[in-house]
Amino acid sequence: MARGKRTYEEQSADPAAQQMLIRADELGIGTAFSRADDMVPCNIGGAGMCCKICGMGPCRLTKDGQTGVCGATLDTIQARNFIRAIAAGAAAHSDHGRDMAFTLKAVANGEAEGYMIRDVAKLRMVARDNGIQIEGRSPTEIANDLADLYIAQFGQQRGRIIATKRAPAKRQQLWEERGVMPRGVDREVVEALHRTHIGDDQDPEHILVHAVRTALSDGWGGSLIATDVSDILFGTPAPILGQANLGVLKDDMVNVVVHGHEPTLSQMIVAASQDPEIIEYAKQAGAKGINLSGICCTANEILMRQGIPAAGNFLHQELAILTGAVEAMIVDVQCIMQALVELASNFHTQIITTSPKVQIKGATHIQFDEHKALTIAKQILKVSIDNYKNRGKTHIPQVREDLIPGFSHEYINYMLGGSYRASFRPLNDAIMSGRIRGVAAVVGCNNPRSKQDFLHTYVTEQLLKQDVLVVETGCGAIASAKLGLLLGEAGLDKVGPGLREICETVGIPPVLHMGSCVDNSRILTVLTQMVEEGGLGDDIDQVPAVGLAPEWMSEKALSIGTYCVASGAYVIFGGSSPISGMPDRVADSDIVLRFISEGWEKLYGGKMEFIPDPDEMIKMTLEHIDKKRAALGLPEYDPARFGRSGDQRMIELEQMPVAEKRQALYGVAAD
Ligand code: SF4
Ligand code: MSK
Repeated sequence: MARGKRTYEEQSADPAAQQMLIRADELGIGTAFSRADDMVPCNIGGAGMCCKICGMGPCRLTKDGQTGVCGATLDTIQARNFIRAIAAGAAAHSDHGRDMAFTLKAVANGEAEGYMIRDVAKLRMVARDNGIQIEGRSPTEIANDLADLYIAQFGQQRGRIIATKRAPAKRQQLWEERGVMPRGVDREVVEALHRTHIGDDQDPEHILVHAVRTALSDGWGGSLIATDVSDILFGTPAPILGQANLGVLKDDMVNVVVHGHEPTLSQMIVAASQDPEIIEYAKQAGAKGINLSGICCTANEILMRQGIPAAGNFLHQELAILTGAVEAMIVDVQCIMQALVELASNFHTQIITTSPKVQIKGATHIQFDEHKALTIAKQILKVSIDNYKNRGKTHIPQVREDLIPGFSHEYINYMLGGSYRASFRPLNDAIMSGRIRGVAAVVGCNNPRSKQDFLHTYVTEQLLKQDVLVVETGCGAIASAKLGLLLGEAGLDKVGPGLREICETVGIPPVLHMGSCVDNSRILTVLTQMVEEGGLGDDIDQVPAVGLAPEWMSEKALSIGTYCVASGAYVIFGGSSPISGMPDRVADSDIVLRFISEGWEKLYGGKMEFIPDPDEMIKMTLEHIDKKRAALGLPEYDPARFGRSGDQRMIELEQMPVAEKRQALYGVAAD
């Protein structure tokens, strides 16, 4: 198959990926990279100018003033396309959250084989915050009530989703005033679909009001529930040593790759892979044991809790199979390419689907059921081990990096103040003094239409030089991991002087890996805690912070971006805008683009923009951070004031003659 137009270096910034792309060409096998080169994107649909909501269409609007058969204008069509994508993204995250809540219920009732409540402290804290009585009650009693409360949030018809109460008080009031307080997750998603059926909501701005409410039901609903329950069942993440990239695959072991999103199955596969019976079974098959690794957000879930290595991010799913060393790729939901099955047919790799919601023709389906999870996990591993004998020649790129993931908001709180003084005060102080200029969340997917990992890592590196503390989730976090930015001191030579002082003092990497896609809810919690700590305003929109999704591709990313905007953040997407409209249209008449930027800024203090150029992204980020600093009355950012303390300063002092050192330390030259 032809490789298309780009060179390997243009397709990916990752040397391991480049090696595998060469291998794919040698074997004549196509990948998402080559398919992206071969498939010219539709410039009408891509810009949100195509409507196929009813059978009178599809209507493609290519001229200013043109309407669809029903009279729908370009703005209405763009708004409808946008909210439908947000509804799909919110549905994906929230269905994940719902399944987690059902698993919690099954655990509480003693019906979930192999699971237990690992983090009783978090269970008690979350239950107490939700008004559930905890005194004198067992963990399972509390978990039962919490599971019922969380399950109810999905089908709730009136009132408000309970987790919205965790937002800053001022923000909650704003949502009430603007009429966007989410009532129930399913209700908002259903209403988004209803409103966009032929002949319903036709006012683009009115449609986008509900887009906000739908996205909020994800960020402060489904995603937050998913994160809470994952922590309760599998443990709240804390720093742990891990590795990332295809070099984590092993030639002499049975390689099992878990891919997708929900931690319920992957956590059980981790447990089953450590079972002596399974290890012995692998040895009998001639392997040294089982080598488990992850792709996408499933990778993040088991990486940050057990240190299980990440074989890669979204665009690595095909490349892992191309190594010829993967006995089985076990997938559940979201971000799984249909191409895996066809690709795997060139090797011995088995693609095993496990979710009742996801099947792929040609894949082996072993359905997961949380009631007998351990039994199913062992069955899947035995199928994988049985396949080891079929392995042919392998090509594993010897490229891997160490990293330290696991920065949950609870751990960030703890690391800043210790057990007895856990607090965000040091972080707020560092921002207020200007040592940390601001905070950026660099999150989201890979997209084969841009050079894999390049935008993520370029933006991250440039912001670090500008003393911006970076937090990451999802495939963006794995991109930084592969570049070695998530490894404590190893990355500190690349950061600005003030940020370096803070990283050295607190003992953290300059980029904090906070988890998977649903764990963007952790970032909302951090921002809320920063507000509550004081000194950075009384709402999230006043914090010098920006969210970036440089290589986004999924509808979930649009939902995340929208709930972050509604929470007060400036959100920048890279790549192309799904609602860019006509290229020659007068900018002022682009109602939807203007509304999600200027309009949303007036309503929520946050705004959304699509900026393809990475240098422009960085410029806009820094301008926004500085604007927020000025509004808070904080000193202007000045890197020259810092860098004279921390480890570097200790080294300088050590090398000074005694007299000079006394002068530097105490202001006196001699006794
Ligand atoms: Fe065309 Fe209107 Fe039908 Fe959309 S809803 S396909 S614009 S007729
Ligand atoms: S997996 S949604 S490619 S981050 Fe969460 Fe990665 Fe994006 Fe999927």
